[in-house]
Amino acid sequence: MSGFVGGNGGSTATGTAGTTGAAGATGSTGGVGVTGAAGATDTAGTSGAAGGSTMGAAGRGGSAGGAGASGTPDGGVSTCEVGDAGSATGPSFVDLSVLASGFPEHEGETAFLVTRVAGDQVLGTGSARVTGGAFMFRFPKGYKLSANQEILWLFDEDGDGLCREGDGDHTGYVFVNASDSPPPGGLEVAISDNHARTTSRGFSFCNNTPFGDMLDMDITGIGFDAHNGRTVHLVTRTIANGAVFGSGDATIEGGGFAFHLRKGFQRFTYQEIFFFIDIDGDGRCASETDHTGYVLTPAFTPTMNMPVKMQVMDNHVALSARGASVCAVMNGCQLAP
Ligand SMILES: [Ca+2]
Ligand SMILES: [Ca+2]
Repeated sequence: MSGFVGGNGGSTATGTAGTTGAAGATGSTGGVGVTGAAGATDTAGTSGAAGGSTMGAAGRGGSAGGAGASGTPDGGVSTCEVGDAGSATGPSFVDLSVLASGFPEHEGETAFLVTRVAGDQVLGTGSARVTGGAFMFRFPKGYKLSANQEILWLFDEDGDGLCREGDGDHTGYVFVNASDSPPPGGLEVAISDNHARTTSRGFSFCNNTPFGDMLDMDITGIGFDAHNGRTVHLVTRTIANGAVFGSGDATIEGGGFAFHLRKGFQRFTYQEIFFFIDIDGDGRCASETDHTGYVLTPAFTPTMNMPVKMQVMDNHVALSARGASVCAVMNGCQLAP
């Protein structure tokens, strides 16, 4: 089996990278592919197992939402669209669905998918398992109107997160021509197992660098002693369109927690981290009850395939840098930038 099975043991809670897509549909239950069950063996192809975790549930996810577009914030769907400053003037996004067929060669394997504005900003990541030679994946708000866009995918045979010649890794690529009037339901793009290894501009993406510019992310919480035994729910997303690149849950022990998010961070970018301590334990974020937090990453730009390391503290921040409610995001809103 290929794919991005976590398996990082010890005290690391493992969430998933790029989970914004397929999962969102069922709201509070999260659904397949949002985050990994502790000890799971990648049945959805997207989850990391946290073997021997001493930090409690690892990446159980879903309950915190945040990983789909379908959850509703405290005030209903409409408030999803008003949180981030600039939503009135920013670019518009619609859903992007990938319909894949002709992949019998990869039956049972997991494809890691990235969509981005051509050569630039990642607007969605995710994983899907090939069943019957086919799979489907939806990127919520994953298509930017009037933009040339790319979809690339990787079957990572050796699981190192890179595409390398000689590893047996398989990739593919499609170029999505700019469209300013996609169908109401969003854009649908059919792909097949084309084994492409370069972009339309001739740039190789099987080049031993982090695939699609996505790095792992390690997040450590410290100074949470007042919350020992509580559950922390965490999401990291791109500012570009609010697509969630990683999420998970962990139990706070010894005043801290840790997440390892596979492919959870795009190089060169400032990325948002939202979290809350679920004081009343109902799995939902409420500003009056629960303790929220927020921080931006640095625009980490390593040349190697190494994780970005972030430390978060109990900062009680309730709004993002652009005025989005932490609770709205944690409850499943993909706020429009
Ligand atoms: Ca590889
Ligand atoms: Ca709560």
